[in-house]
Amino acid sequence: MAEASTLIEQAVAEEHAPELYTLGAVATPLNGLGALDDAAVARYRADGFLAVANALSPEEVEAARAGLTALTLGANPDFKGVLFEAAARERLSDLSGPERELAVRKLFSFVNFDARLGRLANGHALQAAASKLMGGAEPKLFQDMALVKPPKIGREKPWHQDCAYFNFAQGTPVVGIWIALDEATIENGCMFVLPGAHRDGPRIHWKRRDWQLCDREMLCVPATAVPLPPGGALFFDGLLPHGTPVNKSGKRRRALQYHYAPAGAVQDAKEERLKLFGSEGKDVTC
Ligand SMILES: O=C(O)CCC(=O)C(=O)O
Repeated sequence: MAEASTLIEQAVAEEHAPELYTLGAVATPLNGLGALDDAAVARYRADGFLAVANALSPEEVEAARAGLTALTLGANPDFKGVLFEAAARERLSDLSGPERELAVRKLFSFVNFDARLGRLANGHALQAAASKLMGGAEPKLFQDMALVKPPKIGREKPWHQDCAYFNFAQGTPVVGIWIALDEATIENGCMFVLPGAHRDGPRIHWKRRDWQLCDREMLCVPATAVPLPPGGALFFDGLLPHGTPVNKSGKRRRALQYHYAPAGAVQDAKEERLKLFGSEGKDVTC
């Protein structure tokens, strides 16, 4: 058994219908953050997302991976934000370092505990890009996570809009930056998005496998897959419906996810959020 202080996802992941991630198209990424010109910003406004290969250098990818490994294996004893997969509960205490890493579901709130991960979250060209996408506002980080889909047991993140989890007033531009640290493929659980659907605004969410859109709404709907090489980034609007399927493949899929809102924006609109996204979402976390 694991130590009492170890965080483990409560329930083993439920199966999902493969038709929830119906391939309609595959996104073509821009090459490098320098390619984020006015035309790219216009595309972001229209589609609600922008995929960029080579947003991070290979050295930055390596440093970020090393940061996650260090935090997972306890290099900083003050850091408590590692959540393990429920499927690994019984064997956790017997796992060696590398095996333990392959049992992680996510890490959260780590930017102040590892300088390598902190550097990517603030003062990097990624934030200049986020600022452009916010119409020039200064982006302030309000959430940081690493989503880790281990081989074979990596769970689905059902379809949702990120703003369903946040209490910003409607109209606050929220930009997510999702960064692949391994090659993210359709097989190991890359992002799927619904291009342009952010413009339809908030949708009702339900507490089912997660805080999510109704499966019936998403079954057999052609979606766009966003496979990315390591160091590739997906910028996406807080209202863009997105999700990731299970990872049944033999390859892990690590990703960082940083969320930004304009500096000064506050999360004080919980009642509005519950009205627009659904009253079941009182206490939900990404
Ligand atoms: O990386 C993933 O699997 C899903 C991430 C995501 O959509 C989220 O945490 O909101």
